Amino acid sequence: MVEIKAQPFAFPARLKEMALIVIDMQRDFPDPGGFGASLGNDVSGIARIVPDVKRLIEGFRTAGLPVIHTMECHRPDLSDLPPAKRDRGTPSLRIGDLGPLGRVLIAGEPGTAILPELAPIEGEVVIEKPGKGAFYATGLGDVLKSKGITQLVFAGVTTEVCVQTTMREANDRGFECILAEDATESYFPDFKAATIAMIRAQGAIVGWTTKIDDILEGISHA
Ligand code: TIU
Repeated sequence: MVEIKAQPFAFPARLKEMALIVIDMQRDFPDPGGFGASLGNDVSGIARIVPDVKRLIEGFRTAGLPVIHTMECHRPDLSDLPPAKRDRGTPSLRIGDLGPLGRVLIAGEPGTAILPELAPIEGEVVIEKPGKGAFYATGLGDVLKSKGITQLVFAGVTTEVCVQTTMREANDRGFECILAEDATESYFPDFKAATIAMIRAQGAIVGWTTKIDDILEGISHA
């Protein structure tokens, strides 16, 4: 067991059972003309974490620990898109509509792709997910079980939507979760801060939070 410096207390890492989950680092969230922008968000701040996420991914690859990527996306026929998700709010483009980056949030379209700097390499699992959480209607649970993973490090976007939803799903399934604070971003700085605070409140009610450097130091012992 290796202790990783974290909040609200040290994370008891079992490195052989640990994987990195990179949530939805797709063009649709930082790029103008993508899904995030279509919802009316200022997307300009999202891309600044790309070098940080890359550093974390490379640390896991160097340590020989699994990196799993997720993508929020839907089938071209929209059969996995509940009307309640498509019809929510008054976006400039709805999921499935043709926009500047192709059909919004549809598998295989340019906007749906993972950012090239963070692209998966051969052997890394990519989970396509129709929900905000990565466990709902995906094979993620089976993948983790087959690899003997019980502890998850989280990075990606957005902190309070897909990252937090997936952390809560994982926590309820018995995984110990730790969020890399400087490898996640939101359109709303207050929401990011609140999410970090609520995850680690009440004695790590959802999980732990820490910095990339502390995770990299911990996994260097793998
Ligand atoms: N809107 C928003 O903040 N996020 C999403 O819709 N998806 C993800 O967080 N990936």
